Amino acid sequence: MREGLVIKITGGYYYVKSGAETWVCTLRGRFRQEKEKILVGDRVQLKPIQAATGVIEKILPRKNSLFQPSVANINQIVVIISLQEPKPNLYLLDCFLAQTELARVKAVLCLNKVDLGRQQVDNLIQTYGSLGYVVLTTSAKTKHGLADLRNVLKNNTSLLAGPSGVGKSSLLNALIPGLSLDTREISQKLKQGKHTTRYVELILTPDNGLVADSPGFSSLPLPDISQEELAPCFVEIYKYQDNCKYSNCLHLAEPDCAVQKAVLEGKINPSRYQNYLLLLKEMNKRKRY
Ligand SMILES: Nc1nc2c(ncn2[C@@H]2O[C@H](COP(=O)(O)OP(=O)(O)O)[C@@H](O)[C@H]2O)c(=O)[nH]1
Ligand SMILES: [Mg+2]
Ligand SMILES: [Zn+2]
Repeated sequence: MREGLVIKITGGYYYVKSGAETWVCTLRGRFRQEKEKILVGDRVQLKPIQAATGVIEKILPRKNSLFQPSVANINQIVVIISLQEPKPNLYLLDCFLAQTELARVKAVLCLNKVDLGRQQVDNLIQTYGSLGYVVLTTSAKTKHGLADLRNVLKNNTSLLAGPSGVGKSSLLNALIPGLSLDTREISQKLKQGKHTTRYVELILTPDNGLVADSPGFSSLPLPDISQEELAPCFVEIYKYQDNCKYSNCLHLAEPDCAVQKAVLEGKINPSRYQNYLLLLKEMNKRKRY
């Protein structure tokens, strides 16, 4: 029996990296009936059949798993946004950050396309840096900041997340020799419709890291949690909410709410608070269907 890491799943085949080799595997019969699905990022035991092919016999315990993209055992999420084309969408950014808090994985923020302008850079570094997130500025085009990004990916298993068109695939192509992920203009991608492949793959970085590029998605997946569970996903709301009068306070308009007070006193960034409210509203809407 060999142990390995599932790096890609496609067409019913599981590509398992074990040592320096990649084994093409199928699933042992009983797995096909079982509910639990094997994800990219899972560690598995495989039984070799012949040279570089085998059968997966067992999934080893998972540390965590994310849904959409489905991937297991990630230890950090690098949220990428671009400074221009498209301009930063702070609502989407805060949604992504909330998701990383929910998954209890470290988040790093990367501001890409810095070659197109630095207008909002200081503001974003101030806002998100003061929350405790590491903030990088990069350009896949001029290679500015790529050494920092490379360092962040070093020895980690990371997921690159962020809206479509911000340069996720371009950054990976610039960092990893020989890689050529699809990086077309957004308009071209849209023309292609919904039929583009959506599988996730773990790619080796030059310094012992593994990274997954997330495929584009048409709508932001909302976290599948109760309303009360959202506030702790905003690190600064979490910090103040213990002092609210009501333990089930949603920080909307309740009396003696420490979070609303902190917003008024300028201790919580109003844009972050607004995005918390918006996300809460979206989750509410969804619940009714
Ligand atoms: N000017 C500039 N353009 C970039 C940069 N990174 C990516 N792009 C362009 O942005 C578009 C979308 O890039 P892509 O990597 O496909 O974005 P993804 O959807 O996040 O994977 C492509 O036309 C890239 O050439 C950058 O740092 N600067
Ligand atoms: Mg891409
Ligand atoms: Zn409150």
